[in-house]
Amino acid sequence: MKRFPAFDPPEYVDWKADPALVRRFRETIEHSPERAALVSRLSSDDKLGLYAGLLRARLHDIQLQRWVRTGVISKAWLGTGEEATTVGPVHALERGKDIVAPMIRNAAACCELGMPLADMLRAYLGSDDAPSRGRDLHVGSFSHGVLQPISHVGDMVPVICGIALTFKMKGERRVALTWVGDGATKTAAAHEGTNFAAVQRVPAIFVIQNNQVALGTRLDQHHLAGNFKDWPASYGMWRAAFDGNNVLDAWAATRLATERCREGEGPAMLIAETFRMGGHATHDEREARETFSVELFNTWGKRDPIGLYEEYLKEEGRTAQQLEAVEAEVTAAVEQAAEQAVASRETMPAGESARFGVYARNGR
Ligand SMILES: Cc1ncc(C[n+]2csc(CCOP(=O)(O)OP(=O)(O)O)c2C)c(N)n1
Ligand SMILES: [Mg+2]
Repeated sequence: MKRFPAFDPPEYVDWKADPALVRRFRETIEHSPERAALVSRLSSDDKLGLYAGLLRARLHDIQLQRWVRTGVISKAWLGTGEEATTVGPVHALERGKDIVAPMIRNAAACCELGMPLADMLRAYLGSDDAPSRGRDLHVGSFSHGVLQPISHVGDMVPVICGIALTFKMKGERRVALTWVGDGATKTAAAHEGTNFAAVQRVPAIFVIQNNQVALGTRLDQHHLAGNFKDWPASYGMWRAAFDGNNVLDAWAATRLATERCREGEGPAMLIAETFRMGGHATHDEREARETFSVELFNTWGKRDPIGLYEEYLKEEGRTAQQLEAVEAEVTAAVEQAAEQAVASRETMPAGESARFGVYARNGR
């Protein structure tokens, strides 16, 4: 993909594929016969759809960075380097049926489930036609099956657990999924919700998104409890791990978990290892660079989820022109969405409207 020296992490700017890592990308999937079988049934369009999803996530974030740099907004929360951990799982779900609760790092869940990109961008601008009508930049769309994140990390776990419980009680073959950051695993809400899901055997999937950091606190400063892979067993929950920078592995692991959930076999915890290739948000990029070593950024920088997947697709026979055509389409869509969203600033919400829509009418 086109790289953006002004916005990309420096490790991505002159990104070159490391053959050993490309090989490992493929081996990761082939290592598991179950996952390999699922991936072998993906059509060429499905695979390009995952590619488009990764690009949409990255270009959405680059658009936000452009707005920060030009003073349109003051800051933005990005998912750079972690796109596969969001896009893979979402594509494994059934649109219009399953429910997800993204955290701020998983905004791409919205567009991948069909929410217009312009609405996602409007949320940042706080315009009157933004999803929450200017109240909150956390973005979701219930009609697309995406809950708006609660700012308090960990709190989506009991919410998703409750939704999954209704699926179970109604006998619906639907799945509810949320992501839980390494930091969020330390909250009481995440623990209570996870345990409840386990004992009630609800069709919920919890993706532990270990990006090695919580705001400015490194994993080793907040986590002494060993490998996250050991956690699901302590809840008695089925588990699997996936490579958080490998969109096919993420997709296949989640698809297996959804099959279990739909069969009534209870919840799943998926452990994803990845890395935040920047700050918590755009305001603390420098602090992030001081939090981790140059070597660590270099190591993860070589594992750009988009670069590696492009190499895989080329090995599969997709031509550079085919990939460029997908990229051109996604680029045009993001640019158009940004123009539409900026035009919405003509209609900012009236101050007094902050009082409205707080309580449901008639107590409902
Ligand atoms: C309960 C709670 N405590 C603190 C915060 C402030 N806060 C926002 S994001 C964040 C870091 C969360 O880290 P993690 O769960 O690892 O997610 P990441 O940002 O790395 O994706 C913190 C501490 C919050 N939103 N909610
Ligand atoms: Mg984290």
